[in-house]
Amino acid sequence: MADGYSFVVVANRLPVDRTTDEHGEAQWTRSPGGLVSALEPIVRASGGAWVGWTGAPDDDTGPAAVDGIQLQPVPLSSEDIDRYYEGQSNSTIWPLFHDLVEPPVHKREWRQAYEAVNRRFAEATAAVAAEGAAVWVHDYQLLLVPAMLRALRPDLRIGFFLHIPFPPVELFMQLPRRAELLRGLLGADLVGFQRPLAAQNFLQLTARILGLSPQEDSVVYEDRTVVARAFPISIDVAEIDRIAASPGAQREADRLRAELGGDRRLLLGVDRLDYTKGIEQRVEAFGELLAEEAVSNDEVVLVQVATPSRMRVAQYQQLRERVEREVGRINGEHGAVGKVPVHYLFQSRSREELVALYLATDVMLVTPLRDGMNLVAKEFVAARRDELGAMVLSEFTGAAAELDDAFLVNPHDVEDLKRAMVAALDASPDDRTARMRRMRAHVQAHDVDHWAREFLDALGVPVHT
Ligand code: ADQ
Repeated sequence: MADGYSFVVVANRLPVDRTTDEHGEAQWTRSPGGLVSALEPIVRASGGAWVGWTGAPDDDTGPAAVDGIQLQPVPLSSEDIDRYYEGQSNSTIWPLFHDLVEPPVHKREWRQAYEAVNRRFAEATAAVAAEGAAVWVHDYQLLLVPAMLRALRPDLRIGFFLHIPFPPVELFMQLPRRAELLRGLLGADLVGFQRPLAAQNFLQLTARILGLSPQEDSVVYEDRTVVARAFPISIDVAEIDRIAASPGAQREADRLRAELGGDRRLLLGVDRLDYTKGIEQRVEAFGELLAEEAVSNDEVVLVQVATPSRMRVAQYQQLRERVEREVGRINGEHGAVGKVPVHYLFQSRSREELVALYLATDVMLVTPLRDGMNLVAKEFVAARRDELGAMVLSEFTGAAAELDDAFLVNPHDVEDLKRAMVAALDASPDDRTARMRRMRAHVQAHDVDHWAREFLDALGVPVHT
């Protein structure tokens, strides 16, 4: 690496998981997910590098080349993980950017650690980027990196994409050291968001906090033009379609349906166990429908798959307890021997298993209180080659702006959730097919590769794959 890499992705996590084989040697396996599958071919074709954390504490693994991508690990100590990752990123910024669904916690030592870790990411990137390289920084853990990187390397072309919502002006104003965070993002040439409103919030803040004069989709800062626009992220549609088309997936879907009680209608939720996802409200609404006898345990069944997530953060442990208690209560009150209304799986599942579940489903429930995009909604649509299956979708997801043929719902309103669930269950096959067909056309035309290319095109980076 005498001259550095011409394209560098910077994200909290590397696109791989590290395991150790029987000889004690480090092995890397590609981690699943749309972002990795979208960026990997682009990074590989451009001979690029990826800067990020391995996911393990105090891991001093050095750089490694895996599948044509240069990995540049940024080590994090246990204290960094406590303060930068679980603290400032996931207990301050995450809840505040999701409209205070839970109260954010503010701690000075978390902010200091966040700044120090962001600086290490910037330095690691500056060390590997070639002269004039394009760098694409991702997400809320690294808000300060663009400005830090620009200070080190003014020659670089810097893009930033925020995967989560960007809060309204009044909420952002609550953040300690808000001006610094804003200046952090303004270090980029292009700042991408999931929704146009988020870009507008950001631009308004540059006027309010820094006294700048934003234009329609840009602002001049330190003699540079910074563009802020929406680039709604998507999924690897071809991959989901390939899995859905396999005989194994359909067989598994049939098996699941038979196991759950052949003639019961299946409602499904698939989320990380996170308080932004509206799992509690969803389960509560389902419980009320049973209690009011709008539906019965013989007719319907809810499967909720919840991936364990951030389990060292107290708010997540408490959420887990509340959900488990509510599921237990509903099953106790409305279940029968060998037949319960809610199947709750606190587990991660393979993509193949998720697709089989999507195929078995009558009504998909995607009801976050707030969500930047929500990829589960798009995966469900991409899986339904049969053009059947209805979806209840929260208005507060980025996905709702694109998938407005779903049964849209205000997830804060349990009555509205109940109404939408019943409407989706009662919809005629023709209605469901017409809605699904339109949603599929949209998702097929806007996959994750399309997203990455649009962003890089706006950044002025040629994409070769
Ligand atoms: P997340 O908050 O993680 O992403 P989401 O967009 O739904 O939310 O993506 C979750 C991914 O994890 C999906 O691909 C899904 O299939 C998978 N997943 C969920 N539950 C699972 C389970 N039990 N087992 C296995 N896999 C599971 C953040 C933002 C979102 C934004 C994305 C991408 O919060 O708003 O859409 O980044 O930008």
